[in-house]
Amino acid sequence: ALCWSVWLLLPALARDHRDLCPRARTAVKTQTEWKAPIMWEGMWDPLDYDRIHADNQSSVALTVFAVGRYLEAYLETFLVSAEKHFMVGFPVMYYVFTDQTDKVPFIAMGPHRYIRTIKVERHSRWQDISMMRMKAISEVIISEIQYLYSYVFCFDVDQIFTGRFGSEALGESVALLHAHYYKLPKNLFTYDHNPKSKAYMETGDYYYHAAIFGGTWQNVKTIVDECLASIMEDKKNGVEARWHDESHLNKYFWLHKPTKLLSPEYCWDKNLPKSDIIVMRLIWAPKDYDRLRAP
Ligand code: 2GW
Ligand code: MN
Repeated sequence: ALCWSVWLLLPALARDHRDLCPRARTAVKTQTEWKAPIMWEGMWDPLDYDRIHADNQSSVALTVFAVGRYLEAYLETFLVSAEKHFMVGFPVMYYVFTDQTDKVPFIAMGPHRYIRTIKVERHSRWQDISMMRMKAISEVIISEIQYLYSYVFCFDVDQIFTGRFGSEALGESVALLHAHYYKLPKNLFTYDHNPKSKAYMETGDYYYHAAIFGGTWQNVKTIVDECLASIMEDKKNGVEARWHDESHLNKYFWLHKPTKLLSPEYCWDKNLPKSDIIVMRLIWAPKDYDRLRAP
């Protein structure tokens, strides 16, 4: 019976192989100047990564914030889609930070996968909701994650998983290429250009999107601590970086190069023409700012 199934599978294998050939990804840059891989679909066999991380018993903590109206607008879709696509087969803890713990939806979870809800206060300025994530993430790494999970990934909630987001994305320190900027020249990157801010930078390597970053718990602890320190220093000096925490994250990754970059396939805006995008692994949820950002 085994022999027969191999014969039946052969045409499928041959077809897969043919599909793989044009996917050598010549049209996009697949390595940084400091030799970190930029993960584009087709460069690797996902099962190789799954095998390595299963052998290493890798486990992943995902942090996500759903404060105020963002909870009802985005959280359920985010979590349900993550259960279909995020690190499937690995132990995962979703750390949901919210001001309304009683409204976190019940979601059916796979084996060794759990949700932990953590109460946070609702800052009145949205910029603070976004920036103060750094502090909450640092605290939960120290109180819990360091004992239980090898990797930490930090996500915006206003997004939906639509394809494999697997162990190939794990690395020592991982940054995401912003969908809007990966093709643009550096002079258009929206870094913070105010010399008074700690996020100030004239030029950089890439423009990273703060909607996803990650790494080992040790590295993520350092990333969020450094970003928080810069944010607090700015507050003391009465300045705020152009794109808030994202500006500080870009500065951090300019000074401390990430060891792995995720292509915009890992966080795609469907309003863009998708020439290089073979798989949409995660897409931006529609932004309804008039309703969601109203005071
Ligand atoms: C955000 C803006 C205006 C009003 C409310 C909020 C808000 C954000 C909120 O009411 N509740 C909440 O939980 N958040 C969390 O902060 C949520 O997890 C959300 O995904 C995250 C960032 O806010 P978001 O997604 O509206 O901002 P984006 O998509 O423009 O984010 C980019 O820029 C931000 C800084 O301005 C961050 O760096 C973010 O990581 C980037 O993707
Ligand atoms: Mn967002």
